[in-house]
Amino acid sequence: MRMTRYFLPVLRETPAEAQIASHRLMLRAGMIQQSSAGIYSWLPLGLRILRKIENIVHEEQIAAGHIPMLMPTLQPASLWQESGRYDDYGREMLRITDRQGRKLLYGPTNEEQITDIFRAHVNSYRDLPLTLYHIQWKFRDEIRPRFGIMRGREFLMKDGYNFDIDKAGAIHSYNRHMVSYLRTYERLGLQAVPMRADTGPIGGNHSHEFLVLADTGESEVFFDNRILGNRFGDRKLDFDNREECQGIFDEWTSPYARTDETHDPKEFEDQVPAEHRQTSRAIEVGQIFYFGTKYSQPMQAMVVDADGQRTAVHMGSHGIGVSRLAGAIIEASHDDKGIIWPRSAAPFDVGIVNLAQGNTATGEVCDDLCTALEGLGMEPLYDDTRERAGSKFATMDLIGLPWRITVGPRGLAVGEVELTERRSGESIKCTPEAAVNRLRSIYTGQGG
Ligand code: 5CA
Repeated sequence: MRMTRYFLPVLRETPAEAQIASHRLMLRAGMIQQSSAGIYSWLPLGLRILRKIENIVHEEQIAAGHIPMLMPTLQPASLWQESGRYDDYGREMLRITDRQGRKLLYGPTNEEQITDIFRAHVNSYRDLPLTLYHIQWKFRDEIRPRFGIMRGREFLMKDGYNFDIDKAGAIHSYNRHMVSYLRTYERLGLQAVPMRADTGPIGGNHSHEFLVLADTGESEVFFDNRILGNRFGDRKLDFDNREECQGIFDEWTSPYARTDETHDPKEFEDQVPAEHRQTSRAIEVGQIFYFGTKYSQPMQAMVVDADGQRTAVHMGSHGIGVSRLAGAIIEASHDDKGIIWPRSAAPFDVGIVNLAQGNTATGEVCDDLCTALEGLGMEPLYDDTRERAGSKFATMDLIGLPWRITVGPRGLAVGEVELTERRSGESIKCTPEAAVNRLRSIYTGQGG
């Protein structure tokens, strides 16, 4: 992509309204623009990041055996009246009346809607287990939207719903979600710790939140810091194997780790030696719930079991804050110059900086680099503007692409460009071909 043909409205000034790094950097890097309180447009660069995150979420859900679909943003109030939540949900729910006088709402979550779909089509235990999910915009009329997209009113969520014949089946679904979430966050370069959580207005009795430690987080958490040594890594796992999933669940949930709602100071002291007790602020990037027959019972989502009896299915719901993750990654990975994207979420893989726009030699090398990198399946962003070198470097550092190749007449005179890693700041001088080869070996593990 050539920058002169792109839309990248970076801001040189720090926006006064932004209190935390991710909000400031997302505005400055031209990722988002506020439309009204807690409601944002995702500009082209921001959308690329959102799509990268979404893709990883999809891949991990599908790997776990969960099935993607798409439900609408607007839901009929009647479904929520059936479950009893229409009145309970309170003023966070945006209620809408259409021209026929029918009551609708902009969905804050989809338990009722999915239960309605399920009951219309599934009648037998033979069709279970089933987990359906979607990635869709939600609306919650938060009283205090803040920190940009971190606590928005409109936000993108992955929400998944499992249907099982009994509690044991639903607990396996719960564990499977925990595993798939651990893998998702690790792929995004985040350490998200599952912590025992309150179930809130969603209800139920089995819930964990996933928290990324950050001073700017809105949650307060208490944990045994030995859990920070846990990594899922690239271990192989059979998602249908109950013991294996239970083993991962036990591994991650046996150390004490709780949010302030479930924290018990006495248990904390009893279970964790003083030197391992840690308290921190943290960002909630996901939550999983098992809630049994809370919705299936009132909404009559029944199946015939193996004994021929009609029985209400056991359910859970499982959410990942997809848009919030973009902010959480930035909170966890930035410096005073800008964002440092992990490769998995980067909007482009490599920035190419032409130090002498208009110079035939540098122009040709930059074009060749773009072609070669695209040929390898990588996505370069080529700064072909007439900005000063300092300003080009500042933009590249701000938007945080993992690599930069700098092409200038002085280097080319001796056949060299400069390849710089954003995270370490380390540079090497080499031929353009060597720079491409180096990136090829990093991205594809081939050649060198
Ligand atoms: N129905 C359940 C799970 S599907 C549910 O709604 N869970 S939730 O309320 O915990 O939301 C799931 C995730 O969405 C949260 O962990 C958080 O990461 C994200 N989220 C919630 N509210 C907001 C918000 N106002 N702005 C941005 N992200 C949010």
